[in-house]
Amino acid sequence: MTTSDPVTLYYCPQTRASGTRVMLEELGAAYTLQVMDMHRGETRLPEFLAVNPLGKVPAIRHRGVVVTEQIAIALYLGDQFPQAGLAPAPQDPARGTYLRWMVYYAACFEPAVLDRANGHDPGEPSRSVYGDFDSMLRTFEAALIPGPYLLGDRISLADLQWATALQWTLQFGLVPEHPVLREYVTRVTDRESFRTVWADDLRMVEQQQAARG
Ligand SMILES: N[C@@H](CCC(=O)N[C@@H](CS)C(=O)NCC(=O)O)C(=O)O
Repeated sequence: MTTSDPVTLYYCPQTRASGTRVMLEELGAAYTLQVMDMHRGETRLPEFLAVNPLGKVPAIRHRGVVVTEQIAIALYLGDQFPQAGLAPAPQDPARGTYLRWMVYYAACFEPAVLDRANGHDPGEPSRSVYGDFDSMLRTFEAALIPGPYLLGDRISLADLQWATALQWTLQFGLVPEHPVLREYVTRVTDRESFRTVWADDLRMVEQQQAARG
C-alpha cells in the first residue's frame, strides 16, 4: 500500500467537506467522492453511520483507515502527501505555528462562531474555551500580519482551512467584516482548486435539488 492509494472522501456539497476536497486537489492526491444528500437524511443512513457514528462529513477512508473531523483529516493528509509542501514536517520550525492555527480553528474559532450563531452565552471568559469572541478573532487577525499567509510567504493547508471557513462565515455575517480577513480570503481562494470545487459543488447541489423535486 502506498499514499497513491486513492482517498475516499465522504462528501456533501457546500459543507465543511468542500474544504477537504480543496486540500485533496492541492495535494495532488488521487481521490474518489462518496456523495450524499444531507437534506434527504443520507448522512444518517446506517451505511454512513458505520463510517462516522456522528453522521458528519467530512470523513475519509485511506488505506483501510477511517479519519473523521476536518482538522484531523487535514493534518493526516498534509503528512501523507509531504511532496506538495503544504504541511511543515515535524522538525520544521514552522510546524508549531502550523499546528497552533489548525487546532485553534477547531478548539476556539468554531465553538465561538457556533455559540454566537446559536445565541449561546459563552459566560465568563475564564470559563469559556475561547475566552471571548472578539479576543478570539483579534488573535487570529494578528497572526495574518505581516502575512500574506499564516506561515508568512508560504501557503499551507492551514490557510486553505481558514479561508474556506472565513468565506462562508463572512458571507453569512457570522464573522464581522474586516479588511484583513476579507483580503486574506480573496488571496487564498483565488486558486484553481477553489474554483473547481465550488463550481462542482454548485452542479451537485442543483442536481440534488432536482432529484428531490
Ligand atoms: N466536528 C465536525 C463537524 C462536521 C459537520 O458539522 N458537518 C456537517 C456539514 S458542514 C454535517 O455533516 N452535517 C450532516 C448531519 O449532521 O447529518 C468536523 O469538524 O469535521
